[in-house]
Amino acid sequence: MQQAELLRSKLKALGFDAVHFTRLSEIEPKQLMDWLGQGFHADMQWIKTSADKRLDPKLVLPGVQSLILLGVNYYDGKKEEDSPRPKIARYARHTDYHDTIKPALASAGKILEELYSLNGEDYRYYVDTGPVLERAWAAQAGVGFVGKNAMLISREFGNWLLLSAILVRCELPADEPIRKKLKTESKKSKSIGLLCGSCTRCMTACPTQAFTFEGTLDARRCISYQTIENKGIIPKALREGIGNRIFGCDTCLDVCPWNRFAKSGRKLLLNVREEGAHLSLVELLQMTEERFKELYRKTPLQRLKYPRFIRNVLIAAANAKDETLFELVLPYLSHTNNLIRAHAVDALRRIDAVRSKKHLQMLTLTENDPLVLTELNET
Ligand code: B12
Ligand code: SF4
Ligand code: SF4
Repeated sequence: MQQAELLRSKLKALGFDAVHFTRLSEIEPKQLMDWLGQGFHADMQWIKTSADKRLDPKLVLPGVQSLILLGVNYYDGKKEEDSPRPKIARYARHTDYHDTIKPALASAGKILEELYSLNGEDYRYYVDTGPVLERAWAAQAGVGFVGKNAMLISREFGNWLLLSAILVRCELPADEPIRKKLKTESKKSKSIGLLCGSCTRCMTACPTQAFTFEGTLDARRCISYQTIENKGIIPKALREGIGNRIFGCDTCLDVCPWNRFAKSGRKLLLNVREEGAHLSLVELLQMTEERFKELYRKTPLQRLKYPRFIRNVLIAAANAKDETLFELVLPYLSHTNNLIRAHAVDALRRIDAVRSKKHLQMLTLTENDPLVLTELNET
């Protein structure tokens, strides 16, 4: 077997479902720089400060010649239920994938060392958190195409690939990107939405209208950003659109017709954690900080920490408009955390405006936190 094919099969055996190679080439800077220029990165300043590295892997690993783009299929074979139950994004229903994929990347490095007589200085690997434009490189390497929902979509696995990358100082034979003759030249980016045709399902399905253009997402309006990355108050205008999503959002992924080809993954690099994934609003509102820490230990929700988790649950409770939740929300009005108190004000008001009045008036007498006062003064 040819050396590169041997490498590919060994990496697949480690648990990577998609293994593609590409050579170092120029990444068109316009897309990223425009995105940053418009402020679409919200407060994720780390993307801006590492923009030069994201555009030029030579700044990450001098002498890099090739990139290996890897995909892990995390589809569980089940269509998402259309249920009012609180929703946690699919990827977060596992132990944190950074922790389960990284050891396999370390093993991949050892395989590279053996096959190409390299040492540990000759490659660098990343899953998600590194300064690498993973979707752009994955498209270049032919893992899939970038959809109008900005996702890297695989013809084999649909929207359900988690990506990682290895930068390496050796020459690997480049896999072909997916190509298709384009109908119009007026598109903003030549390759976005390559296999979407006239479909725009993802863009119209987005509950908070986060897409400003095909493949361009304003993170400030994205539920994934708001429920995972935002450290503070959730903007009023977006709260209703968040619906029952308490961590992340899969809506623009779920509606995509390319998922019809997806099959349940091998789960060699994933650890399914369903126990906290499908709880009711009553169970979530009754969750103590100790229980939260225990239930979501080592899952992506751990990083959120309890106050932001309850913030998200309170938004979902407000959106449920279920009066029986009023008594469960009420104790959060006297919580020591200001973010929780502020969102409890909003939730009580939206669940039952009349009943909430006397409780909110009482809080006005003692409250002096500006965040909560702003919320109290809203009508
Ligand atoms: C910041 C970030 C976010 C932000 C911003 C998202 C965004 N659209 O940029 C927020 C918090 C909103 C987010 C949300 C989600 N994210 Co996120 N996120 C990232 C992160 C860390 C950086 C992305 C980035 O640089 N954005 C800047 C924009 C400009 O770049 P981009 O969209 O990635 O890629 C564009 C450019 O590369 C441009 N481009 C430039 N040159 C070229 C060249 C070619 C040939 C092509 C085709 C394109 C191209 O086209 C792309 C599309 O616009 C990446 C990991 C990484 N290191 O890349 C994960 C990543 C993109 N996220 C991921 C996931 C799973 C999600 C969520 C599904 C999570 C969830 N369920 O809630 C949502 C999906 C939202 C969506 N529709 O995009 C996966 C996506 C996997 C995949 N198959 O595409 C990644 C790759 C993490 C991983 N390692 O698997 N995310
Ligand atoms: S992840 Fe949700 S909120 Fe974000 S763009 Fe997709 S559908 Fe919209
Ligand atoms: S839903 Fe339609 S437009 Fe959106 S990414 Fe999928 S195929 Fe493309």
